[in-house]
Amino acid sequence: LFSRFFNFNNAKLMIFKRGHGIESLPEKMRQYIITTCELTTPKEIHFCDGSEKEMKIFIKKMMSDGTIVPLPKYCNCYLARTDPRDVARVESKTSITTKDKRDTIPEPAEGVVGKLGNWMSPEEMDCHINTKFKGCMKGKIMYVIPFSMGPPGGPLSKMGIQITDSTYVAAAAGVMTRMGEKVSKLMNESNQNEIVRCTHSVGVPEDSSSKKPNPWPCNPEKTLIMHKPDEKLIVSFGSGYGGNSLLGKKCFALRIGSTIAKSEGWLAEHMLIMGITPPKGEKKYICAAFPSACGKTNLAMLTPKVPGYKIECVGDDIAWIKFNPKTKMFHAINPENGIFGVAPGTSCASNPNAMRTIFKDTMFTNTALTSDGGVWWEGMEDVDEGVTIIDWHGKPWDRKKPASHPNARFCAPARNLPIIDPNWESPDGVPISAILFGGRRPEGVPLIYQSFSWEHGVLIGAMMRSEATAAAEHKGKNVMNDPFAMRPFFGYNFGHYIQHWLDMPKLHEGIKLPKIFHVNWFRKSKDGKWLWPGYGDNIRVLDWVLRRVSSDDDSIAVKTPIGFVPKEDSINVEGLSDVNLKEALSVPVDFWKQEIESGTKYFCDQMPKDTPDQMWKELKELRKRLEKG
Ligand code: GTP
Ligand code: SPV
Ligand code: MN
Repeated sequence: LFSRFFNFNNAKLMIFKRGHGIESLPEKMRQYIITTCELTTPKEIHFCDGSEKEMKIFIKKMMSDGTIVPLPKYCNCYLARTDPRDVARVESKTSITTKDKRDTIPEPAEGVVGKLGNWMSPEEMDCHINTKFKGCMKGKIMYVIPFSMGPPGGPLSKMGIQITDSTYVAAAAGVMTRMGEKVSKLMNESNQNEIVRCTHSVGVPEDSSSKKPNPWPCNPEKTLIMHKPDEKLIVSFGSGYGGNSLLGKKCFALRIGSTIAKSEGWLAEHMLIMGITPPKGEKKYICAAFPSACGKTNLAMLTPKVPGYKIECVGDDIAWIKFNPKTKMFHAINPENGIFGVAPGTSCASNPNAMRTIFKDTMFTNTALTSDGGVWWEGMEDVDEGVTIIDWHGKPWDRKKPASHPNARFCAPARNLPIIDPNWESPDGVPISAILFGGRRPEGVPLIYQSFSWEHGVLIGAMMRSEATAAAEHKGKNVMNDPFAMRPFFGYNFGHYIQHWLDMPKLHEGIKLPKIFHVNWFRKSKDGKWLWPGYGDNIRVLDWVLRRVSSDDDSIAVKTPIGFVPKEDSINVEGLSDVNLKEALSVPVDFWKQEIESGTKYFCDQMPKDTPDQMWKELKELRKRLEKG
């Protein structure tokens, strides 16, 4: 049985437990591994079992080759520093492959550059695979990682196999997904065509003659992140960072996930999932979609500044949402198993729950290092007297530059979060009562407003805009369109995606749809200060959401042209000094006229033919309401 694997390029099969190795996988997956091995020619194969012992081996290897340094101030924590050219997702190098281009991206108006994803032809993708990957794992270990997104075997869960030549990625996959033996066993009982295949290489073969190991090999000139939904195939080359390399996350759970969701009638979204129990009321779960680095992790684990509320976190980045015929509601699972959170800005004051989570079993990437063996970043409480700081490049910190990269991250097991929801691994998911959209809008967009209907809510999602952040390669702080916080993550034509959302009530008879809201924690006053304190005080806004969800209580809402806005006295601001709620909630008519014009132009430019009729209708009604004043 084993000889098949030994026959080519001396690839040595390392099996930590007999009987649970690659030979036990279904035929299609074995073939995939063999073909990849033949193309990439690693010196060794490591079939991951997901054990603690295995994680120790990864850590040891990364310490010896310089990928990570230990952080003795904490328990089982490490710091990785990347090549400065490999610090965030690369949207411009990320593509989707379908036979028909229009299945992937909308057709823009003539002369307009489409900004809703990148299409690549099947031929070009094959060509990249065959040229870039040829011999790319020479001298290296090829890790084979069987993993599940969602609790293994659950009705909303899906399985994948990731191949990677990065120990860092294998270790992170062990935190971010359910990986190993339990899953590889399940693969035999499942439909092989449903298993997502994910190939990853950092794109730098190892030369046995080179003495000094490269702590962060990457190949930025040749980086490409490719997806082929029809074959449930992901192929990523050249980057070891985050969403470029942990292929279960954005590539599978969102891009491939959204195409599966489309065909099966559910939704794969860039959303947090949280439970909120108000002082006297009933616990409700909500989802929220904010673009990258716009506050999902912080909201999902918020510490309420008003006493009596209880927050529990189900997920902080991705939600798979499916109609449940018993409750007639949408139920959501968090397909992930860990938290890959933005470090800068995280502190005991802003996010104490994160701070209680990340000093155990955590891998940090691109934060600063302190002389007492800890980490530091902008926004964290000051270090102790006498402690010095090494910046994310590994040099003594020159205080004129940031010590930590703005997209520095912590990667921690979700189960270590003290407020993890008791149902966070419920295979059927948790019932969703509300969906929040939001973004960084310095101007004009109120703290919160509620849509008039599901369809109007879909328009709000489609018109979302937000300031660019360090989570991707965009420079500066331009306000960019980021519909549904999914612009970098759509697996198929955005016009069809909108239609899919609009179809939900038709597809699921009797569905009790979640109410849709839009929030903005990032509005600024004329002198450039936040109008709203944010973080733990966001509970005051969630409280209004819960009251609207429970009773449609019109005495707490004012109808404006853009939606329902809280009556000023219906948001509890007790204990807040210096908050101008009136300004934070205001709906400036001229700004909104402009906003509608921009929204209309966006649809006309980006998808004149693919925008569903219902969207034009909703836009027209919104414009009419605004003109009436
Ligand atoms: P991704 O992991 O990239 O998807 O990001 P995210 O949406 O989870 O964002 P996260 O919660 O990590 O927040 C990103 C940045 O926004 C951090 O620097 C936070 O400190 C900051 N932030 C989060 N919530 C608030 C808020 O309510 N107000 C303000 N002013 N800043 C916030
Ligand atoms: C995001 O950018 O939305 C993230 C980080 O959650 S990454 O894994 O890089 O996609
Ligand atoms: Mn994210």
